[in-house]
Amino acid sequence: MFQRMKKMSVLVIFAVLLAGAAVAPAVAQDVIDVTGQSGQVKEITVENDRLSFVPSEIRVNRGDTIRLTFVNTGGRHDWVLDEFDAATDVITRGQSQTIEFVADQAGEFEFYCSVPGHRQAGMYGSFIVVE
Ligand SMILES: [Cu+2]
Repeated sequence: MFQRMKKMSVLVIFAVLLAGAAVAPAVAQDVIDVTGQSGQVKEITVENDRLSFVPSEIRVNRGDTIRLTFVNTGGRHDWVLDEFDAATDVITRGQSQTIEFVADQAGEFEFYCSVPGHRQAGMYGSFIVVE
């Protein structure tokens, strides 16, 4: 009886561990965080994976000069961040464009593709400026 209880509790612990692993956040490959980098100019490259951006989250420090290159891997897209007047042209597959702007306000903003329908289809991400 006691042995069986012990076995049961081991199983329960395993189940809890497995459940924990399942809800743990995915590996953060989809995030570029340059807040720990020295220097004021931060170079960031964003690509598209069909109708989404990689990375979909960019973290910078307030005051950073952002030199952002958008690489189009297919389709017609741009990269737009309204609050900073930052935008590439609409470019096509194989093209890239680099823009530069200063992250001069803190907060969380949304960048997106302005080609009709694309933002609604998931072509957006977070641009987070840390004070
Ligand atoms: Cu697009």
